[in-house]
Amino acid sequence: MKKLLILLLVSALILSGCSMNRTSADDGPVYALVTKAQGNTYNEMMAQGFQEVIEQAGGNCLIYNPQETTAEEQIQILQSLVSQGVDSITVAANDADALTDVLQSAMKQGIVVSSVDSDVNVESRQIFVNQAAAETIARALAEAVYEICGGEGQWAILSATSQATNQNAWIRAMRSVLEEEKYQNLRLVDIVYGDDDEEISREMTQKLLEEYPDLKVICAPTVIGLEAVAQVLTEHPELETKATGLGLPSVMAEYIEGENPVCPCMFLWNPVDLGRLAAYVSLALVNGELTGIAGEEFEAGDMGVFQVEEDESGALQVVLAWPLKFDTANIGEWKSIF
Ligand code: RAM
Repeated sequence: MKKLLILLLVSALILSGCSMNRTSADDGPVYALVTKAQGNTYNEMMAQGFQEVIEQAGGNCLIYNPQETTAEEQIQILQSLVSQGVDSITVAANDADALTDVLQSAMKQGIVVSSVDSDVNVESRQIFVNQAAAETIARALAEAVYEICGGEGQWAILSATSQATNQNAWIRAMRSVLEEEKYQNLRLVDIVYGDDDEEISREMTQKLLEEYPDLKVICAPTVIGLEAVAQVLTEHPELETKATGLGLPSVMAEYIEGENPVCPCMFLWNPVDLGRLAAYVSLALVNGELTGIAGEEFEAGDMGVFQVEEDESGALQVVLAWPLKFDTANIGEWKSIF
């Protein structure tokens, strides 16, 4: 019966843009990853890492990239996964609270639930697989804005979707860092949302540039947004505005290289490693190696030993690393890595 259910789900999900990779004919555990959306290289890299580890462990991997970057579509997918009775759900949330009901019903049914990249509220998951502490990302971005602005002037943020848990956490943390004396002459004039959509991000960039002619920096904590800002600035060489934020070296290299780059520097972590770590956490939760207690340790393959820790609010997380800085000096060595 379970095989029939899985086959029916596979057919439905393949028709709607999902990929199911069964590595064995048996009823081994099924590990599902739901990213924010399709059409995003970062999400695809994260899924690639997740799938690689699950399949190496002999598990069945189900990857779903929603067609729209919405919580509503994620809820539909999650409901189908719960009714199928998968063993593990990992989600990069488009909203911190909208997924609560479906994720809590999953956990009530014995499905292990974790979040990755973009968290849900602490009652809706067991562990958050966090790319880096929000404070470290915020401080790196604030410092970059400060340096590029020469310590003073107008700057703006182009974010992803307005409900994105991760971007909103990073922006909150940035606001806190920017209250420090050193940054008092920086003026954040606007925060706009590009929905992690290339066209909308370009439009919002153009809107910022028209509305704020003295804008020195646009900071985009999203790989889709940062690429869009860099593209628009490249199309307007008459402008002195610069870009910084979170970006993929392979995508942003052309905007960072050269004498007077539109993007002097940016930051990120390896999304493939983030997906791999999320898979190791799911495997450890399913096999009982992790029970969701601060201090527990587990081995994440060749990535080494990681520890479950509490964040500042007491919520459980496993942290991958810290933001790596990419600039003209090192982009050449990183652009072929991820
Ligand atoms: C986009 C997404 C993702 C974020 C990266 C930096 O791909 O918004 O959630 O972590 O940018």
